[in-house]
Amino acid sequence: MRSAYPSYVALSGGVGGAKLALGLSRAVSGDELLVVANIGDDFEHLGLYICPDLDTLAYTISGLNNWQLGWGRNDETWNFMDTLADLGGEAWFRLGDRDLALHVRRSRRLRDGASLSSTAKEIAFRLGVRCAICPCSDDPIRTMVTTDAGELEFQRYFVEQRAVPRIRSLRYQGAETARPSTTFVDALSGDGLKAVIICPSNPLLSIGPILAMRQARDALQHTPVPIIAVSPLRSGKAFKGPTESNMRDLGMTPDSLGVAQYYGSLIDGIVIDHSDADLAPQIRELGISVTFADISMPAPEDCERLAREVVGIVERNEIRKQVVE
Ligand code: FO1
Repeated sequence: MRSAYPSYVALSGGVGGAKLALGLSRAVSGDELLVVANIGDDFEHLGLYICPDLDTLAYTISGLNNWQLGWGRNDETWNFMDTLADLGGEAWFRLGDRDLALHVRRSRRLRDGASLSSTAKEIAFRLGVRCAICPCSDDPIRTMVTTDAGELEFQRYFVEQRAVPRIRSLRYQGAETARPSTTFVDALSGDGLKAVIICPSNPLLSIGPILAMRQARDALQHTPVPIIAVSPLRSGKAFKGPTESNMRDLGMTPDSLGVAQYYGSLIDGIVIDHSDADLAPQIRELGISVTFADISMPAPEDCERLAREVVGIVERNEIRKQVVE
């Protein structure tokens, strides 16, 4: 009989991570996969509770996503936003007409006392997502970005300022006291778990908030299965978003070696692009196994191809769990 717990736990942010999560949802059966979403990007806007990464994951895995933008829905219209702009309202953060319904629904359920986990589960089910998705916590975490232009809330930095200001430091507000969601921690100690995959998301902005919860980090460190990261960088460049400039701003090497150094002993292995093979010896010196793949995911078929490679690495036992002293 199959275990009630997932075989794969994937930690993910939005766009890039969601692509691998889509691939994983195709590579393994629905009940084998739990995708744990970053919530550091969440914020209240226009009276609504917006969870960009949870939503990008749900739209991408259900096939309802806008593949060009990377966020939001396909077949979207913008009447609400255009009308709001005509009325002099805030239009810097764009909510499409169809997308708007999701935020209204979630905000209502949260106001009625539902948890973020249960609303995420309901929404994923209604959208036809064929695996489990949960927030990393039901407590709020807010990524705050200190830039040359002062401290900014995440979406002000990322969307309004187009991630242009130079970053001086990051703060994951609330992470000190936030507890990881029950679904997340239970899955890490559950029967039948085979691996934890860190999706190719921005380590600092998307995975950092999850790892900043002490209980989540402890649970990950004690999980008996390998933790495998997929690098979000190829030849020192991100496919989308400010990963390499963020890493550079914070004094890190903006390449797959820098990603491996950031995760350090938390990970047992990393999948990097073939073109970064020259970085492998230095990564291996950190005690981290290296596997090569084509990590680009321009289309859904590529997401599935990469996910199958990652699952193959796990099934063939190619990456062993490091023994933590
Ligand atoms: N990203 C943008 O660059 N501009 C937007 O106007 C925007 C709106 C938006 C609305 C809903 C949603 O779920 C996501 C949205 N995003 C938008 C994406 C989002 O801000 C970022 O991609 C993530 O927070 C980073 O993972």
